[in-house]
Amino acid sequence: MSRIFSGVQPTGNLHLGNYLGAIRNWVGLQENFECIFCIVDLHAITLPQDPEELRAHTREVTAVYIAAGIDPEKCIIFNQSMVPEHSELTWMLSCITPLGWLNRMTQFKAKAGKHRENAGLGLYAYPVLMAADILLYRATHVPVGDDQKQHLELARDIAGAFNQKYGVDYFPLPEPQILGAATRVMSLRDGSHKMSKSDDSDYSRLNMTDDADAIALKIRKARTDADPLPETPDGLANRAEAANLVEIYAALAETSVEEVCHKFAGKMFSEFKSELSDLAVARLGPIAREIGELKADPGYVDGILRSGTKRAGAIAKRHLHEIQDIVGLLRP
Ligand code: AQP
Repeated sequence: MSRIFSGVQPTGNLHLGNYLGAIRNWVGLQENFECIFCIVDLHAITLPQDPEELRAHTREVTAVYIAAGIDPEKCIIFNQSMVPEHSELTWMLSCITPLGWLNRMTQFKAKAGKHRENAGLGLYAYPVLMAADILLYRATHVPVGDDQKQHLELARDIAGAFNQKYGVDYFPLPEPQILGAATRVMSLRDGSHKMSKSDDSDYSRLNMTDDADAIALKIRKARTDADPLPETPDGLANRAEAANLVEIYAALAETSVEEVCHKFAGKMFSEFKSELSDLAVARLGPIAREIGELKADPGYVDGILRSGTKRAGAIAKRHLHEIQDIVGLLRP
């Protein structure tokens, strides 16, 4: 049986990349699969967070899931720290994960930067926690953006190492699902960096809470080049910023990059940006409005998390007992 697991960190500034690379794709999957969607607050604290903001962002990510179309009746929505089995499994998996595997992780290198020696153990162990999140539910598929591919491969390696060490076939090897026309949305200001919550420039991203004016302004200011749109995607080679806007359009319109090139061939970016802006406002505007309504009703949002925690916790507890038995840990 297929089981989907994925999550987003409550680190603020949820953006179009999080939506097109991950959340939007979950909406279609919930119709046909058992889905578990988490707000991964334990991941968020691998870097410093203000406690009050962390609580607010956890509720905001929950609101974004619901406003984007995730149905809490069909799916489980919960936050990671409410299910303590995530941390317990992380420890067991840490004990079988070679340091050499973690040393290869590019996200740690990027986030630790030059101050590697001062980076926290949690930031280094982040991919093991992510593996535990997925494996705790014995998930088979993980819909994520392209930037999470390396962590997913590590989760598969850890699952395989566990099965081999204990001579079992307990964990499925989780498959990444990298879906849609915009699997890595780039910054609107610099096509060599992905759109990111932690980018200092607010003009680099479309936030999920942006209103129509903010969306229009950011798209108008988005960096492009002086050439017109090409007839085919080949004409976007070495034009990172131009390619990014075309991919965003294709993803929002639920069509292909080929189709977008065909539609706008020969047009200048000023004209294209105005069409992109209308499309983005039409798609994101209703979501932003619903996020606002949900944020005004924290009791409802907390109720969703509480009920999701009960359902996720029941699965997690059952699996953790099975894992403890495999590993040889006595239970009370
Ligand atoms: N730019 C992106 N394009 C496509 N998908 C993206 N994702 C993130 N950025 C892009 C996908 O969103 C999901 C949740 O990501 P996360 O909350 O774990 O954050 P992150 O990957 O570390 O990236 P952010 O949002 O930019 O945050 P910061 O600035 O804190 O690093 C994942 O499925 C991810 O692939």
